[in-house]
Amino acid sequence: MTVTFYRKGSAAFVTLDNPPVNAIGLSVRQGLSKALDWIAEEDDLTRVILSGAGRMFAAGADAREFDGPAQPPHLPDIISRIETCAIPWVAVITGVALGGGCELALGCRVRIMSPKAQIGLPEVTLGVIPGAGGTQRLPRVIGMAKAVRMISSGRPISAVDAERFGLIEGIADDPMEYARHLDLGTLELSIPPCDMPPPTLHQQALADARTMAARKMAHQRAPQVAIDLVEASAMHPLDVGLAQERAAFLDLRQGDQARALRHVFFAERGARAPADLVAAPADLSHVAVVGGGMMGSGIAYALLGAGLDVTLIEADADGAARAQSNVDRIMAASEARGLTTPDDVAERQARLQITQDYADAAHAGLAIEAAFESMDVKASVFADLSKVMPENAILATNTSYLDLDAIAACVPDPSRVIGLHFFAPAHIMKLLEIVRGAQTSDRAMATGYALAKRLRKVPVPAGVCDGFIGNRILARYREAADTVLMDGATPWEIDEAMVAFGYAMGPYEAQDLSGLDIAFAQRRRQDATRDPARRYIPIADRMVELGKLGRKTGAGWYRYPGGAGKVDDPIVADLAIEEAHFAGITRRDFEPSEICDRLLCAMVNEAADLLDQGIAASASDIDLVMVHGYGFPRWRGGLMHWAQVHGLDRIVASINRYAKEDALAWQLSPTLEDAARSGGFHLTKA
Ligand code: 3H9
Repeated sequence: MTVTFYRKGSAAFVTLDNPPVNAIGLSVRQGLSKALDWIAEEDDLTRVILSGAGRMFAAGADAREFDGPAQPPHLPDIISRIETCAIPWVAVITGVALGGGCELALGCRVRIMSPKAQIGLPEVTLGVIPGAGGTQRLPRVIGMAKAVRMISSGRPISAVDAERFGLIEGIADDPMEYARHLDLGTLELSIPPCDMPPPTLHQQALADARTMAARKMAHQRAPQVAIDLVEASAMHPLDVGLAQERAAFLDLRQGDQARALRHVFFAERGARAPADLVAAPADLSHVAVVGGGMMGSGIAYALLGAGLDVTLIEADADGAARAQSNVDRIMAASEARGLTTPDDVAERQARLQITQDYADAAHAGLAIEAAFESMDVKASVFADLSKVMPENAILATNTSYLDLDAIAACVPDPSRVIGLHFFAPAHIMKLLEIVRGAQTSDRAMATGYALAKRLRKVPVPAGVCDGFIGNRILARYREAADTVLMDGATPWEIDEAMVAFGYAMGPYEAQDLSGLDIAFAQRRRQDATRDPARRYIPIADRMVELGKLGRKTGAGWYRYPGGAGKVDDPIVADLAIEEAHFAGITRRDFEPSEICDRLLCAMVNEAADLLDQGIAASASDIDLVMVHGYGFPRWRGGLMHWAQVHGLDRIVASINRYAKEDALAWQLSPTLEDAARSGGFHLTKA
């Protein structure tokens, strides 16, 4: 039974009991329906107290049901029955009341929250809108301006804000006790939203919400539809608004964007240590970080934020000073954004030790090396770490490209070595690639997952290869872009095509941000092993020779006069024309659709190879990497989800067509071919 109900004296108690999050699925709706039937038969009740068993009130509708047809009893009907019930309902909100959970509470006459509870309507983050009255009742209860902000952003609010907004009637350490003793007068005087007048139209708040949604959730339908419905709440009686909302919800729910966003939501929940990884992780209370550059200091800050003690090791006094100032800068930025208080900063600084002595890492359970990307440097760091750290401590490298197995070979026990590939800025980016080397132990893997959990990152396991999952796909993406650039397009045409697809920025603007020298160094490392028969596009090398390294030098693929916004650079366009001329290429125009197709097909093919080679464990892992590390639009569901929706057969056809120009770069992945034939990739883990 996922809903229980009983009476004690003149109060009825209805409890949602559907672990782990009291998602409101069919059985919960049936249970609530039965509870309503039962209440209708009971005499002398004065109140019905609705609460959630376990950690929370309710996480909302069960999104797993959204792929199939809506089945009665429907949540909007249940909420209308609660709202018009002769006996007043009181919602006791602990943990969270989200989505349908919040809407259930809005149907109640009174809402009481525990101090740490949160309430909100996050539906737009799943590509839908509140579909059980949220867009109509919330504006009636708290006014249009606040309601439209909550609904269009999807961000939940605290109990204190909820009380301030007039969304709840009280906050109590023991909200159940509070609800039981709430005086009858308060209950009887409280007006249900269905008896409230429509809210006053607030044009400015609507316009602001539309602008914000267009900026922060570009291309996404749900936020704009939700805002329209909030606007409509001022113009129609409740029943008309509810009918409009329901139709819009059902329409969005089965659309591509909602399916894609659901896919990413559940992929994120599935990203955790596999059940058969039973080894105990290393103690993470104290972690050493080697290297205090931008990456190392970001990692150190992330560790401090998770409550761990950190020893940051630098090679010399200058390095130590630089590391301290890097950490200070991150701390100041987070304080300026209101994310931490001066007390938090002081407390974090107190847990940070910056040192040049490896012996200070002697009691750490894990070390993360984030030193210069050179095999010699890493070899010496790992040799030093393995000398001072306990035998059961785990040694991790944050290398992006170097061979993990070669690094592991530098220590007597290579099973202790693992790759923990963070993404810059490490304290913000959610992705953590956990790289398993040939000898990496289960304990090291368990430590990687445990760390991801502590840092609230999305862990994705990867095998050893050049670039692991993300950077290997990125390299192919850039190669495909450079080929289009050489053959006729400009960097800005390519960037615009990818932005229109949904990226926040295209490959060239992104490279300007990270610096062209990084990829240049990587290409030099690959010189020895690159197939000489493979087409090589030298334009990026020419850029580096010209000192155009990106934003940091004021010019890269674009110019940044005065450090401000980007400006197209005709010199770069000329460079491409010149190189094409040297190579005897007749350049031609590229339509944006072809640019996108080439870049995306190149990535999908590479990703399929990663599955084939066991570097990536599942297509959904690749989606997580692309969404959380490389700016692939979340609302497209990640690379592989997009590929399925677009049609694998179309992708295979494109690749076969491009292979006629360049058979080496466009070798069709057998895994992609199989997937196209057999109806798709297995998006989720087996
Ligand atoms: C909605 O309500 C529409 C209505 O307006 C209209 C209706 C007509 N459905 O995140 P966790 C699972 S749309 C199904 O690790 P936490 C999750 O997959 C909904 N399952 O826990 C995982 O399962 P598993 C609007 C759900 O404590 C398990 O619960 N609501 C749902 O870190 C634990 O999840 C939202 O968008 C769901 N709605 O965080 C809220 N939610 O163990 C979405 C969770 O098998 N949920 N699961 O992998 C959340 O934000 C977080 O889960 C929450 C708990 C904060 C609640």
